[in-house]
Amino acid sequence: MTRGAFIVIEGLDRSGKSTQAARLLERIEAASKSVQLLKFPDRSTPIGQLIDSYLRSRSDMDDHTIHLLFSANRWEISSKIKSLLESGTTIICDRYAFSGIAFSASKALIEESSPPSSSPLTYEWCRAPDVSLPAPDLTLFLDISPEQAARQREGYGEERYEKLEMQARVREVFARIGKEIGAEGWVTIDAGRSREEVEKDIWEKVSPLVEGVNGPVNALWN
Ligand code: FDM
Ligand code: MG
Repeated sequence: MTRGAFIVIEGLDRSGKSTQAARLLERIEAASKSVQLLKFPDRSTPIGQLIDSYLRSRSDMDDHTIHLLFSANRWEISSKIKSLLESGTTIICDRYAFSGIAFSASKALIEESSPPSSSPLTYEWCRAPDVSLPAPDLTLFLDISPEQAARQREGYGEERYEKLEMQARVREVFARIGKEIGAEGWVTIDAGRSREEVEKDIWEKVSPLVEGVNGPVNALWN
């Protein structure tokens, strides 16, 4: 018996994740396979609405608190992820726990982001609440420089973290995460090219998994 594959797409803001996730969804549907697209943060739940308000700077929150809400927003959907995979549905997920670490841990590296009295968010602290979530079978990291991301998409800078200095730090933390996950589970794709070129590379990596994956759903970082 095989199960569905759990495929995560990660990257900086405006790296093309959502576009590529939508194209991948179409391709898998065209192959007559059961597939579902998820996105984190999921802004539709009560927790997601708190996150949305924070990202739009309509509310402020302690850095630890918002970090835990992002994680809780994954946990509230984790059993759905597991049962979809077990029922044979492939999942494409636009951001996951890696964004959680990369964005929160970056704050500690930027001086003015938190008041001097608050304790910094370390990499280890940021990772802890997501330990044991369903583990992706493959993460595609769409790599683009913050400058190019800012240039090629409209509306840049509207949300809280869309600042070049922050995005540069985020990219560094993503690189550390990728090293820890290793080459079998983490693939870096040059997202500074045309949509078609990026799409082609993604399909090359994903198409073998669409037939199904053997073995149980793994637990992240266990
Ligand atoms: N983000 C996203 C986090 O800070 N932590 C998380 O766990 C997740 C999933 O939220 F700047 C950040 C990344 C981004 C912002 O994401 C909103 P979208 O993809 O632009 O909606
Ligand atoms: Mg965004």
